[in-house]
Amino acid sequence: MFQSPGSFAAASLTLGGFPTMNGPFSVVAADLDEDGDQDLVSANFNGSNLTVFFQLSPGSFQASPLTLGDFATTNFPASVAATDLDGDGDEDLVSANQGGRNLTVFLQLSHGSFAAARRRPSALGRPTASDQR
Ligand SMILES: [Ca+2]
Ligand SMILES: [Ca+2]
Ligand SMILES: [Ca+2]
Repeated sequence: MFQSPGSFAAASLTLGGFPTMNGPFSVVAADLDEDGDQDLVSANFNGSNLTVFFQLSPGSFQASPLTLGDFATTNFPASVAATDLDGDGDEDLVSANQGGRNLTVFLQLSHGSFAAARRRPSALGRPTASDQR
């Protein structure tokens, strides 16, 4: 399956499709579940959600991906980033929502389980007194 650098497999792998992913605009690769392989997250603009594909074995991704967000939280997301925001060792997700004019933070609670941050997304970028620690 793996070939020399600069050489790609002849057969491409297709993930998602409508209606799972509607209008994917951007994708990020990160080892979300910390099992050593890279997983994929797409920001689906038209669908107003994110799709997470965990890699099961090299080149094989789970058939039923995880969906995060909806029109109310991730409104027309144009991009997504993965980084350990809260410093607890696992990767968290942030989407930039063009429709909502805001960011949505998904903190990873346990491997493969995410929760939208309790703070209202509209409050991001506007620090409150409790942030000044
Ligand atoms: Ca992984
Ligand atoms: Ca994996
Ligand atoms: Ca984290």
